[in-house]
Amino acid sequence: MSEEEKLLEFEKRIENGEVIEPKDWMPERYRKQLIRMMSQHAHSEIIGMLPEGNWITRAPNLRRKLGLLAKVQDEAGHGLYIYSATETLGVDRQELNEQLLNGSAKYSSIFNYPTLSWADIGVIGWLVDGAAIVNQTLLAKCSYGPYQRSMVRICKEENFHKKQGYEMVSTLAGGTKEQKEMVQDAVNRWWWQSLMMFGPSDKDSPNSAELMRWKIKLKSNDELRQRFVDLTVPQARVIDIEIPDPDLKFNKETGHWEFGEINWDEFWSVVKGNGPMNKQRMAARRKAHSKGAWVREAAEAYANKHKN
Ligand code: FAQ
Repeated sequence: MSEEEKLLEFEKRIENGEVIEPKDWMPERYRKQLIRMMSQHAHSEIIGMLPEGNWITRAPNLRRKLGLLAKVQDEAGHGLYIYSATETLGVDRQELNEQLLNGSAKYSSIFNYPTLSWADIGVIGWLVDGAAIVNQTLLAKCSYGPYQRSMVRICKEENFHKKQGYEMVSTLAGGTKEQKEMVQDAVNRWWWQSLMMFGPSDKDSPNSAELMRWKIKLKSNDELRQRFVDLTVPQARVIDIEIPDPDLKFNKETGHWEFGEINWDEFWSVVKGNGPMNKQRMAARRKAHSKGAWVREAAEAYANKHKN
């Protein structure tokens, strides 16, 4: 079969809703796009442990500490599932890690903001995990088998994270005046940044057309962002929290919440490495990597010993 015939056959399989597995023929570009997107997703889970990990020692009580510890541990697991799924595309995890450490691979913009108060931890669970679920529920139906399957369990855990985050936020919102102010301040600092997680608007998203044609993405960045807003605004109203957007209004005809303009200059500046915490996040990752060198060496020595 010629390369063109193979491509036609591949696209027909995608069209018919078939799942592509590691040993199946796939265009090089499909493989490259998956490696890019999946590795950036895995890196996001690992870097995403840092803003929350920062609060483990300061959780206000044992129940909250246990919840936060478990959540951060879950994020590590998510990173590892997705790295394993990415390895099925023929790329070594060490190489992916090097790409993160040398800055050639991205991770989600959202993790470049600081966690200034305890309320940030609840708001991250509610908004950041909430946004992640909206995106990942569809990735659980994407065309690549290992990515799709890794998403099923991840979505279940993210749902739990979102629920515990919303429970924390509603507790603080119904608490003292200071607690309510603290949670409102956290929402004010995380709302727009959560909307940015969905990526640039469709007209500025160079990868979307190809990813959608190959059913890696099933909905566009703007469609998913809108779904997140529609789901989240009513949740904010129930607990009397204001969304910091003066242009937010419900359109009865479309059934959607219309929202104001996202600050795309801020988004691109953070993506390019100039967000408030980019340098600290990468420094923390590099430090953890070099401190873990002895573990990698020991694992290699053990593997070599058992090879013979
Ligand atoms: N941040 O053409 P598009 C989580 C880049 S997991 C940084 O639209 P695409 C769990 C993009 O890479 C959160 N960069 O790109 C958790 C591309 O650059 P490139 C992560 C961004 O791939 C919760 C360029 O802009 N989730 O939160 C961002 O079609 C709590 C042009 O953009 C995933 O990764 C951004 N926000 O769509 C953990 C899900 N947006 O690579 C801890 C999987 C865009 O060409 C605590 N990924 N860029 O140099 C996706 O669904 C997609 O990759 C998008 C971007 C939607 C993120």
